[in-house]
Amino acid sequence: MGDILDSVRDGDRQALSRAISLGEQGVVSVEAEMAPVVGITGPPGVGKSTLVAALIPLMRSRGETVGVVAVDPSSPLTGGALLGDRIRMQRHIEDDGVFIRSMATRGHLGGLAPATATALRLMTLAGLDKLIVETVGVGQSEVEVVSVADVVVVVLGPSWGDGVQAEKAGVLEIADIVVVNKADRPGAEEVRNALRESSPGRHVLMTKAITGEGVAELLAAIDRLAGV
Ligand SMILES: Nc1nc2c(ncn2[C@@H]2O[C@H](COP(=O)(O)OP(=O)(O)OP(=O)(O)O)[C@@H](O)[C@H]2O)c(=O)[nH]1
Ligand SMILES: [Mg+2]
Repeated sequence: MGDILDSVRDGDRQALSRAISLGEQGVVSVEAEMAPVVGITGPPGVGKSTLVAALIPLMRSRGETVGVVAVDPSSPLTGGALLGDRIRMQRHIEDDGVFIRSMATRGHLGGLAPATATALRLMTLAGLDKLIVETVGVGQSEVEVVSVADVVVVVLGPSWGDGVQAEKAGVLEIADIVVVNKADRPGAEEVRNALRESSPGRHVLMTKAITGEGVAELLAAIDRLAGV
């Protein structure tokens, strides 16, 4: 076990992958510290992965390396969402400074939240500077996963139904920042106004993840909250 952790520490990405799988099987745990973690959650299809793909180059351009855990509710092999994420994040695959790992919501011996925390510690051990966890905010286990994050970003789309769903799932409660993505679509401003009305102190930003508009402002807000 010590060997594989040494390899992880030496920057061996295959060892990192293997160690994360061992973590999922509950046979490895690490006590290492955790680099700063941004949690990105929200209802299906609101643009979370697109937003992550837009945040990565901004972090890379500051010289930071980035680790991403994408928690996928569908089957690890047949999941359409996973395939979509791969395509969206593809342009970072050649970059050694970016490590992306998908995890299925099922199949972790000790539970999803501990397996995710282990993956994040292993990524930290591997020298990745900034960590991102993407999870679909639909239930308790997802809320738990995102609770490891230093800053929680809840993403909504331009439909208030998303907001209602997020409120029901208890995700809006843990949001440090709420993002209304797809701001290019009708309805986005209404969602923002509804969010501000229901909780006046709430930090609400608008983004167009596909064009990158608003993403630098989001990163600045994340940095302020993370105290970095
Ligand atoms: N019009 C518009 N479409 C967007 C925007 N951001 C993302 N999309 C599109 O929305 C769809 C879903 O994007 P994803 O990034 O996969 O959304 P997600 O929240 O990660 O989805 P899941 O992980 O499956 O829950 C894709 O077709 C994106 O191209 C945006 O700002 N405007
Ligand atoms: Mg996604």
